[in-house]
Formats: sequence, structure tokens, C-alpha cells
Amino acid sequence: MPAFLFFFFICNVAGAQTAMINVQSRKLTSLNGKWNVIIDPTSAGDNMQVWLEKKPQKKTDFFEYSFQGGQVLNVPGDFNSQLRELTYYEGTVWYKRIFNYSPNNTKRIFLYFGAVNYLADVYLNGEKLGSHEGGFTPFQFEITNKLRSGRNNLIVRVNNLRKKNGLPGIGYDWMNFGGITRDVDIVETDRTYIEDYNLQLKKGSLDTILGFVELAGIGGDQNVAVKIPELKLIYKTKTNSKGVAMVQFSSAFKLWSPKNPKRYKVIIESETDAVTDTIGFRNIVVKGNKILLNGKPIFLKGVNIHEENPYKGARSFSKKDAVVLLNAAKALGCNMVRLAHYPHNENMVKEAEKMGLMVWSEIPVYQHIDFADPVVSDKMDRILRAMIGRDKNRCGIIIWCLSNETYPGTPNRNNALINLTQECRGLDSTRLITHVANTQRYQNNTFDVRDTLYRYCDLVSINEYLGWYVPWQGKPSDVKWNVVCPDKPVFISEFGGEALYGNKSGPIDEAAYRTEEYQAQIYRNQIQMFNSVPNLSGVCPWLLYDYRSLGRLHPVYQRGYNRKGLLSDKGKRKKAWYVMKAYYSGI
Ligand code: GCB
Repeated sequence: MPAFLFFFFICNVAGAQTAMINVQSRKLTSLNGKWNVIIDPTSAGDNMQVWLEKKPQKKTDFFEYSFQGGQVLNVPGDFNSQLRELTYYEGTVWYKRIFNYSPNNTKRIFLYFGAVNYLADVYLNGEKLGSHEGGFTPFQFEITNKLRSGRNNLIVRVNNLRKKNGLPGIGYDWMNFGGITRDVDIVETDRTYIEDYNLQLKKGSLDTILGFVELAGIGGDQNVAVKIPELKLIYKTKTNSKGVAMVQFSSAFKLWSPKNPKRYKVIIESETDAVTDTIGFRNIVVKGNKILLNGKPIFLKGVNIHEENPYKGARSFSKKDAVVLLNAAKALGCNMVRLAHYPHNENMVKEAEKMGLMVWSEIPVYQHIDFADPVVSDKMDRILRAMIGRDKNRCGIIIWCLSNETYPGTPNRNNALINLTQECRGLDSTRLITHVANTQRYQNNTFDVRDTLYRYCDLVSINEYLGWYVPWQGKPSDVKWNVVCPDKPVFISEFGGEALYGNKSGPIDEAAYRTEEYQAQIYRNQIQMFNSVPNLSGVCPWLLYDYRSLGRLHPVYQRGYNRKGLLSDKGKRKKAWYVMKAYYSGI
């Protein structure tokens, strides 16, 4: 049984199911648009059973809620940026949407959510379908036997309170955008449908695809075909008793790369279903101390990006939002983006791939994670599978990042993350795996990079803020390095500092005044230091745009924004932008 099938089983038991793959190529009815909402700061609606929408039966019956006459919010979209009163809101919002449907009795029907941050309890026509935890991955419910012909009433209780044992936990340096933040669709499939498939080059190969196609709702001996019309390729196979067909074939593919982001139209067919995808093929490995893309060394010219449209101060979700962010990365001269610190929406991943940007995708195992709580391991496991499950056919993704700046002293941290790494390798051996740490010591202008997690990684990823949180202790070009895995490639996954665009007001050599010149100087120094890093395979400034964050309170320089952007929240280029751009164009 492929691991994905196993997970489908677990999730069925828990409530929400793992989402089927490539939902965009199915018959969809969008439930995006205006939804009625009730803002419920104390979750009083739980006792009142809002999902039943009771109406008074006699004169003394009264209810303390109603969707009618209340507020309206756009879906998809975070709620914080839509209503001023919700700017920093963390709590419950009830969403309601009435829709009409004429179910076709020969089909199966699913209710699909691209993402809801953070907890979702979903009710259809007064009946609870189930719950889902985790703000950045898709989930679904089968509603074949629950949908009514005609009018249906969908209510979702969304709660974005931060949780000690959540992913992320209580503390994080970005905006806690709550709500139904990605698309909602009704999906219609055949009784037997293509639930999942994996079509990527086998580890180390430039011409052989190794993967599977998995059907839901059927046992063995079904015919399955994978077609790539441009290559005149038709590969035929059959499912086994579990509905899984193994796939292996070779062809002279034009390989995907940043210079030539070639992708093919691929049709996956069973006897009763067909889906179409656009898939590229490339090979990414670490050999010795180098990263090789399609057999050739590559230097990762990255930039960190949060899932926020700076011009709207809102969670981004659309293709348009993705293009805004990715065009800016391109303009900087990047060939790679780190999508920090959680799985971004599919538009982002697909557009990046289309534009020739390699992608680093990450799960929200961020800083203060309560590894000692046994439920945390289950949650990590689930979100890892959901991330890989959704995006495993995206050749643009070259790196799975499994944690960022967790604390080695936290009980069970190493065990939990080592297990997660092994699990990730089992699920997908074709991409690079990394953890980001900032546990290095820096003394006498020397870095001591010792985190145990690096032993399990393909890539040693280091966040360091020399010149910002940590003062330089000597000349940048003289920094010395002792790295625990001296043979592995090293990636500087974060560096930088804050500047308020246009600010020249303070002493230019003091970080606290956040001048553009100070930030630019950090970048000049860092670039000098890069020459000293052994096996340097790429760098990634923190970050592209200024972004909204919970803990950035300075009334003059920050006003609720982390100002480490190379671009302001209005897209203005700071001095450091030009320094970084010149560095990238020289490589
Ligand atoms: C970090 C974190 C990133 C923060 C950044 C900062 O190390 O990984 O999420 O926002 O520092 O600005 O301090």
C-alpha cells in the first residue's frame, strides 16, 4: 500500500479526508464568493448550536444569533484584512453559504477546501461532516449521500486561536490570518476515480519515470494509461487488488530547468475517469558538496517569501497574487524561492514552476514547537503527508524543509524531527530534505555549526543574522567555519536586517534606527562573508517584501510590519535590493 493510501485511511477515521490530487482538473462547482458570517469572540455559538440555525417557535423563544442581517466576507480570503474590527482578531468566525445543487446519482460528490486557518468544523444541512486542523493544506469530505437536491446549507466554524500544541505553535513572526483562505469547491467524480498519482523522474535518472496511479472505489485489474501527447507516448498499466497501478517508463524528455522551464501536458486515464496535468521532469540530487540539477551543479539564488500580498496587506491566494510576488523575485535575479514557513497555495507553486523558479516548500514546524506533546508528532506527520500529497508532481519543488529554528533543548525535539525526516524520505526520495537551524555558535569571528539534525539532511541550512541580531566580531571576509557535516552543501537560508523605506533619519551605523543604508551595509558585508562559507550552494535573503507580523510593535519604524524586506510593503526598492541584485547578476 503506498503511504498515501495509508494516510487516506487514517484521515477517514479522523473526520476530514486527505484531499484528492489535482482537483482543478475535475468537474467543479465553486463556492467562492460572499459568505455570511457571525463573529463569535467567546465561541458562545458552540452552546447555541449555530449550525442548526434554530428559529423561534413561540413568543418567548429567542436566539442570540443570526446570519441574516450580519456581516459578509469574501471567500477565499483571510478575515483579518477584510473588516477593520477583525484586524488582530483571533477566535471563532461562523461562515455560512447557501447553494443549490442537482446531484447526479451516478456520481460521487466531495466538498473540497483549499485551506482554512486554523481549525475548521464543517456542517452540511445541520449535520456535522467533520473537522480539520492545520491552516495551509487542503482537505475534503465526501457528501454523496448528504447533499440535497436543491437548496443546501453549509456552515463552517473557523477558529484561528493559536495553540500550544499547534503547527505553528503560539509564537511566530507573521500575521495570524484566519478564515477560509483558499478556494472552496464541490467536486464531482465517477464512482471510481483517480484519487492520486505520482509521475516524476526516478531518483538519479534523467529519462525514467517511476511512480503510480491510484484509483479510489475499486479493486484490481482496471486499465490505466498515462499519455504525453507531445512525445506521442502512451503507457498502459493495470491496477492491483488495492487499486494501485505502478508506473515506469522512459523517454527522451526535455528537462525542466530555470533556463528552460519545460512542462508537458500529461493525461492520466482509467476506465471511468481522466485528469489532465501539466508536469515537468527534472533531476535534483546532492553529489559530494554540490547540488546538481539535471546532472549539473547549480547555485541557488533564492529569496524568502511569505504568503501575503503586500499591496493588500492580506493573505495571498490567487494566481494574480502569486505573479506579483514571483515577478519581484525574478526581477531580483532569483532562480529559487523559499516559500516560508508553511505550504503556500497551489497557484504559487505552479506559477513559480512555470516561470522557472525552483521552489523550497516548508511545513510550519517553527521555533516554539511542543515536541513533548505526543499529538504534535501526529500533526507533523499529517501536514508533511498533505504537503507532499498535494505537490509531489511539481518538478519545480526541489526541497522539502521540515523545520525552522526549533530549540534543541526542547524535550523530544531531535527524536521527533529525525523520525519525521526518515518518514519524508520514505514518502519522497526524489527531492532534497533539509531542516533550518540557527543553533550555531559564533565566537572570535568563527561559526561552530553543530546541530544534530544536519546529519540527516541533504543540505545544511543556516539562518544567521550577522550585522543585525548578532554584531560582527571581525572582518566579514575573515569569518571561519566549523561545520558538523563538512562534506555537505551549505545554504544560508536567512540573513538580513530591517530598514524603513526612505528612512535616512538616524545614525547610519546603528541597527536600531533602521536606515536603508544600514541594511545595505549588512548585505555588502554578508556578500563578502559568503566567500568564506565552505561548500556554499546558495543564499536566501530574509526577505522579499516587508510583511505584517504580530510582534513588530515599534510605532515609527514598524507599525505592525517586519521591515526586513528588500522591497517595502508598497513595492519600493530599498538600497539593499540593488546590492543583492548586483550580487546575483554577477553569479
Ligand atoms: C528568523 C525567522 C523568521 C523571522 C526572522 C526575523 O530567524 O526564521 O521567520 O521572521 O528571523 O525577522 O527575525
